[in-house]
Amino acid sequence: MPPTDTPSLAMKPHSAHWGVFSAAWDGQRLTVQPHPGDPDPNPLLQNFPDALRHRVRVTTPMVRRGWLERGPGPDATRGCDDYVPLPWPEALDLVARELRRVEQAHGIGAIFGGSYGWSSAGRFHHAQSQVHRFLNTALGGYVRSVNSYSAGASAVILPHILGSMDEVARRNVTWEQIVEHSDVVLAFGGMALRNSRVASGGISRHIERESMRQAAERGCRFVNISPLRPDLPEEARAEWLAARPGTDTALMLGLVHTLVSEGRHDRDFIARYCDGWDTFEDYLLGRSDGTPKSAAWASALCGLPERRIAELARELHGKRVLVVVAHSLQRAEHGEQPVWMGAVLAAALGQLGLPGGGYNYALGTLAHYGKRLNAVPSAALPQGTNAVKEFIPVARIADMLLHPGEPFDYNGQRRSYPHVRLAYWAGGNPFHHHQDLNRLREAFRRLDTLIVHEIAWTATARHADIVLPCTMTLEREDIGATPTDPLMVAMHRIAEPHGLSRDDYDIFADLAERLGQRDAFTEGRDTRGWLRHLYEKTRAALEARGDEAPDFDTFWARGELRLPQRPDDGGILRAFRDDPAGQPLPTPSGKVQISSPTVAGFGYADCPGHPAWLPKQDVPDARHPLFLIANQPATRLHSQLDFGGHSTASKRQGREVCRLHPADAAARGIADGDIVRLFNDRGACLASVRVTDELMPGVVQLPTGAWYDPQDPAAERPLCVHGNPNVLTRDHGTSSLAQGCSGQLTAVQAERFDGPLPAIRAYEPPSPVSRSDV
Ligand SMILES: Nc1nc2c(c(=O)[nH]1)N[C@H]1C(S)=C(S)[C@@H](COP(=O)(O)OP(=O)(O)OC[C@H]3O[C@@H](n4cnc5c(=O)[nH]c(N)nc54)[C@H](O)[C@@H]3O)O[C@H]1N2
Ligand SMILES: Nc1nc2c(c(=O)[nH]1)N[C@H]1C(S)=C(S)[C@@H](COP(=O)(O)OP(=O)(O)OC[C@H]3O[C@@H](n4cnc5c(=O)[nH]c(N)nc54)[C@H](O)[C@@H]3O)O[C@H]1N2
Ligand SMILES: [Mo]
Repeated sequence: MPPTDTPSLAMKPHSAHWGVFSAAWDGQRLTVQPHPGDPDPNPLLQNFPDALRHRVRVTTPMVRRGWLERGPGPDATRGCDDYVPLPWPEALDLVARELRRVEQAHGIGAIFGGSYGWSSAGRFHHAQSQVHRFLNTALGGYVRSVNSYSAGASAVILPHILGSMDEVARRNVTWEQIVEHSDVVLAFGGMALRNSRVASGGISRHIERESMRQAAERGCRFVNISPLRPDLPEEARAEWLAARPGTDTALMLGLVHTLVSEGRHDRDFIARYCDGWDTFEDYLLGRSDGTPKSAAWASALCGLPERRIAELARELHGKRVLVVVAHSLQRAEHGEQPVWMGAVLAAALGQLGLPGGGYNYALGTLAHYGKRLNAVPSAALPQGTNAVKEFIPVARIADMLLHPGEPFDYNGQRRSYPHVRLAYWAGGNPFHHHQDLNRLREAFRRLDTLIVHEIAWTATARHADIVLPCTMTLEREDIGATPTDPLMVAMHRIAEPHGLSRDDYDIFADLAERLGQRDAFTEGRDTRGWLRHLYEKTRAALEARGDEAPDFDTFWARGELRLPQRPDDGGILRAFRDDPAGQPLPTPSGKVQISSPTVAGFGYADCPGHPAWLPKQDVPDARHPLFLIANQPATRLHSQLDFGGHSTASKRQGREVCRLHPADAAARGIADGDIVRLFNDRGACLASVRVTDELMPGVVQLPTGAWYDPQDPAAERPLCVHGNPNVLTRDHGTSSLAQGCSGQLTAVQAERFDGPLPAIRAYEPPSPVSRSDV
């Protein structure tokens, strides 16, 4: 469909993962305004204006020179090669032919279409749904990935102990309940406002700051158990307990040990609602291993004073306590343990299922948790049927490419890695999300072909063989919606596509045509046709309820539609508390699994049958004495629009800023504003330093998301001159159970960097070589 919008100053509605807004593009300047109903708008919206027409946008289809010259196959020049622009029809012919070649030579089980990533907020142009639908309808399927980088460990452990992650994270305790009922919120990993500003699909009202303010005002105590003080905002008036990273399970064990040894645990609750307490108690009290997990024992591991641990346990007794465990805690070695132990702590306090109490895994890490659910469904693109049964846990991508055919454990199964020859990525950035990027580079070099749709020249695009330029969200129409926000947004087109970029959908439709499956993919619809079709599901559900159910054109003209929401009912935990026999939990016993015979039966030493403290491999030592915290960035979503104004304004000398404690800085002769080199045996990067006591000693914090920028792309372990922490992190599953991402923590050393500062080239697009030179 041709763009219908001429440049104008009229503000039109749109939505992004960082909120609902309106925008206008006059051909020169983009104006962005948050939704007027948003009490605490997300500053990330201000990455849009400079990003829309930035020089790093991909403007034309490009093919890697070595791939054109030598054809598909493993190639060590991926990541340091030139690119040749091709007209769209030729580029699409190449892609279609290559898909067919791989299918015929190796089968569709040699095509990886996991394509993990956050892409954009619109529900139709959601790139993963598009690529999955395309591979299913045009080829019959692909090797997929399961779970997420967000919650790889918890998505697997939670169903064994309570219920699905969605039930435990998304339909549980709300901010409304916290404002009204909670006495204590024990936040492991904090509840940083920078994080809860973001939600896939977009949120129209950011209420976290005000909710914490009101709860604190009423007398609710927030406890921030985290290496970083700003992980809870001023408004929460929190106590800050800086425990050593990675030791939360020990701290929670110390708290429960104190409760149990003083008889302050809720024995009635445990007897009525829990299964497997005795096995756990044998471990807790040291009957099974000779080590009581006392406050003194916990203190030696987590670094908090024994007395404070014991007192905290007593302060929790008899109070309406909400235990919150951030995603970050499980994005680490043995990440299953704090998730499980958080539930056990809440159970020992007898709080599960009470209003404003119990356990809400991940509350405060994203904007769609702690909210009411919509009473009607919202749009989602059907993805078709995948005939390939092989999958990988999402963060095992490099393992799969480096070790085809080799076995791996996952959730009680012994599976093997498929031999993938072609990977198709749309809407994600593995050079943002994956660990140990030097290893990932090696892994991607094993492929025959890597195809990427991108809006900009990310490092992933720079490692691809075929790069197809796609529109960014502002350049197309869509529907914005998330199941926990009542506003459904008619996302109008704000600007015309940049360069020759095309919608992912139109690219896939033309590829499907070349593979003889256009109608199967499109069902005869153009974008507008799909928006009407997807909207109808919501409209029909509204009508069935007897609510106002405007037709699509009315919705589109209004720009938004307010959806009815379900009552704030506390979800499955409340239902179970009220009626344990009638509303059992979806666990083997129907109760809370304090220990799990199922998990025990898997026989994993790195994930036993009850929550346990397990010593870790990836911890500081004499050579790498600092914990690196590689957490979410405050100034962007992941790597998206890192080149936008809000993100670049936070950098110093063009580099990402890390935080270091004054004591650690002084010991290394490092001053605020210096450039440091962070390194370990896996890699090294530069960053600017902020010296501050808002983090604990022994820790350096460098957020994710600075675009990977190798000083010498041809070197084996190049220095990233920009500050991407994933050159340092370890690529290892959380455990044999979940095989989740463990990128949050690693061990590094820091030193002042006095050499000449290398230029930042991450935002310079590769200069094209013409085909006559190839
Ligand atoms: N060390 C460490 N690593 C981590 C984490 C950590 O805490 N520490 N966190 C992890 C977590 S929780 C996550 S969720 C991941 C996030 O990892 P990703 O989701 O892969 O990161 P994004 O930067 O959001 O990548 C989205 C990509 O999609 C592109 N894009 C946007 N819109 C479109 C579109 O319409 N079409 C197409 N084709 N592309 C589009 C963007 O330009 C961007 O490159 O990172 C993980 N990695
Ligand atoms: N602005 C912004 N917001 C985001 C995102 C983003 O990229 N940018 N990403 C979104 C996504 S996809 C996700 S999944 C969520 C992720 O949500 P989280 O994973 O919870 O977010 P992080 O910022 O990585 O981690 C939160 C805090 O945990 C603390 N922490 C780290 N290790 C430990 C530990 O061992 N123990 C304790 N007690 N604390 C620890 C760190 O101080 C860190 O600041 O955030 C979402 N929100
Ligand atoms: Mo995430």
